[in-house]
Amino acid sequence: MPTEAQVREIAAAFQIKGNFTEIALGFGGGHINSTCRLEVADVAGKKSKYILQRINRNAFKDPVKVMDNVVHVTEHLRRKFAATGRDPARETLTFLPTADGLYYHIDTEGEYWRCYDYVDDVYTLQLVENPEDLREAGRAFGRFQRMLTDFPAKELHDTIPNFHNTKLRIKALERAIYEDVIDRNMTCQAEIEFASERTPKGGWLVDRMEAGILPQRVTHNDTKINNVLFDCATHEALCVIDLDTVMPGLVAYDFGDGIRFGASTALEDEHDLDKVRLDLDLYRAFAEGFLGECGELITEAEHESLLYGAYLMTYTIGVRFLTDYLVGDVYFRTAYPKHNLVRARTQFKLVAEIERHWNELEAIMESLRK
Ligand code: ADP
Ligand code: GN1
Ligand code: MG
Repeated sequence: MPTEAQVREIAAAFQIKGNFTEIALGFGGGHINSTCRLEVADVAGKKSKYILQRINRNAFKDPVKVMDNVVHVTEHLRRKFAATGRDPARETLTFLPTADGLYYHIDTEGEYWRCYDYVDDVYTLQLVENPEDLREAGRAFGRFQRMLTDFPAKELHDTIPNFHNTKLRIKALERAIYEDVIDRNMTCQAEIEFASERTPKGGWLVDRMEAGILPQRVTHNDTKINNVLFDCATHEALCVIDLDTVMPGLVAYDFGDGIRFGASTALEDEHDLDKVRLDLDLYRAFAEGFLGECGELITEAEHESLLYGAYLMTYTIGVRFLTDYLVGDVYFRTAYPKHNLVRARTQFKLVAEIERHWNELEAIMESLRK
């Protein structure tokens, strides 16, 4: 975490002036970037709030390309929202330029920072209890998909190549098992076995993408419900945030990750696996919200791929957590030594849940086919 003095210096690069009335370090609960919230009062006492974020360079090797994607996508969304009578200042992120006109600042340690307006009177959810909230989140991500359908995916940089390529994620896991650099294999035999038994299924999406059966679109690729801001007044999903992973991808990724996180009855790092279930009402709610916004623009093959998206995104992220556990927790932020293993376990429990409910989930998807 940066110090308050560093934060003030970095904020100055984004031309933020005035008295700092709040510096909240360690804001937000993401696993990758470091987020701070700032509040500044001008001479007249008028307060403004900002988010200042350090981009994790282990995950994002080229932060300039990340910001190029993010700025282009938010500009596009801003135009679209304005044209349809919506409020771009609240419904998409507004990034601040530095004095040099760049949307990032490099600090003395070579770290990249960006700054954007904090959207006021919003809340985020870590766990969904009410299907209406997940339906709203589904709408927000489905709308995101629809608003970007005319954005040329080829213009986006592939900031994390093969991000959701399950086959390559399995290969990385196999390497980690083989190398066993910190002797953790013996502590997770059951999880290794669970993942290994399912490797033949790993190609379902990526093979169809490579064969041209599933088209690449502009996708968000990190559609956790905590990446949606909800409006305090209306309880509607207002704004999709955390745009770092916006890249060309499959619609099944966004659908799938939304289900993985949102339709679970427990947190991603719940210890008690009895509490981790896939809630079919939540699944349906997300699917209804998502397809209500973008169902008409996707193909039959894409519709068929969505349930596989839920299955494989959950499996793939479980594989990534397990891999990170085996290599010594170098990627995801962890709070204790087995944190990644605990996360892998919840994901694998959800994978088993999806397998158990497969026919019911197929029926839900069938009922939503246009
Ligand atoms: P991370 O990479 O840590 O997931 P996010 O961009 O998702 O970072 O931000 C973390 C949290 O900060 C969000 O879940 C949300 O609660 C809050 N947040 C981020 N951006 C804004 C914003 N512009 N307005 C209000 N809250 C925000
Ligand atoms: C990371 O940064 P955050 O917490 O929104 C990760 C996602 C995972 C997610 C699991 C760049 O997202 O891919 O699905 O954790 N982001 C990156 O919760 O790897
Ligand atoms: Mg986030």
